[in-house]
Amino acid sequence: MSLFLYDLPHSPYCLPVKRILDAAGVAYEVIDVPNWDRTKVIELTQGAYYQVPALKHGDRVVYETGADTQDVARYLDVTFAGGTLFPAAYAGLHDILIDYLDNEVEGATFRATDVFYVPSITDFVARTMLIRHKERKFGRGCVDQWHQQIDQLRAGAATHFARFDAMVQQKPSSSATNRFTPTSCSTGSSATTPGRAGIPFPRTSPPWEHGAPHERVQVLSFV
Ligand SMILES: N[C@@H](CCC(=O)N[C@@H](CS)C(=O)NCC(=O)O)C(=O)O
Repeated sequence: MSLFLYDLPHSPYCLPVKRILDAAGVAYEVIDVPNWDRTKVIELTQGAYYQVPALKHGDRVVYETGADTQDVARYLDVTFAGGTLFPAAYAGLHDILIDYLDNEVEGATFRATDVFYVPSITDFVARTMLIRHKERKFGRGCVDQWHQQIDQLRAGAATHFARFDAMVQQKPSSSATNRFTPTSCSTGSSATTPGRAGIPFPRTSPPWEHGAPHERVQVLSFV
C-alpha cells in the first residue's frame, strides 16, 4: 500500500515521523509542503487541516485531530511498530514528556534555528511570506530579535538537552522489554535484530482497515 508523508524537511514534528518510518524499514514518498503554501495538505484533508506532518496511506488520510492527539505517531505505531512506541507502562509520563518537547524544547529551539534558516531561503517571496507568518505570531522584527538573543536561546536549549542526555544515559530498565525492533516491525515476523532484546510485534488488526477514505482516525480509543 502506498504511503505518502506530507513534509516540511526541517520540521521538528516531521523529523520523528521520518525516523520512525526509516527505523521500521517502511517505504514512503515525501510530498514537500512549503511553509508558505499549505495547498497540498488542505486539499488532502478537504480543508480539515493545514499543518504537517500528514499521511496518506492507501485511501486513508491521517492528521492531527486535536492539539495534542499524536494521531500520526499513534497510527504509525499501531500500523508499523506493533504498539511499541507508546508503551502502556509509560502512558502518563509519555504525555508529559511530549508536552514538554512540543512546548518548552520546541519554543527554545525553533527561534535559535530560525535565525539561520530564514535568511537561508533564497526565494525572496518565500522568505518574506515566512517572515510575515512569524511576525503575525511573534511580533514585528521577531527574527532579528532572536538573532540578537542567540546566546541566551542556545543556553536555554542546552539546558533542555542536558535533561534528555541525563535520561538517555541511564541503563534501560530490565522490565522495559517491549522494544521497537525495525526488523520485526517491517516484516511483521518474529525475527529480532541481532544483539538487541527484541520481541515479536503483536499483529493487531487496525480498526481503520475497513474505514472509509478520509475518515478521521480516532486512534486514542484503540490503544
Ligand atoms: N500538533 C501538531 C503540530 C504540527 C505543527 O505545528 N507543524 C508545523 C510544522 S513545523 C506547521 O505546520 N506549522 C504551520 C502553522 O502552524 O501555521 C503535531 O504534533 O504534528
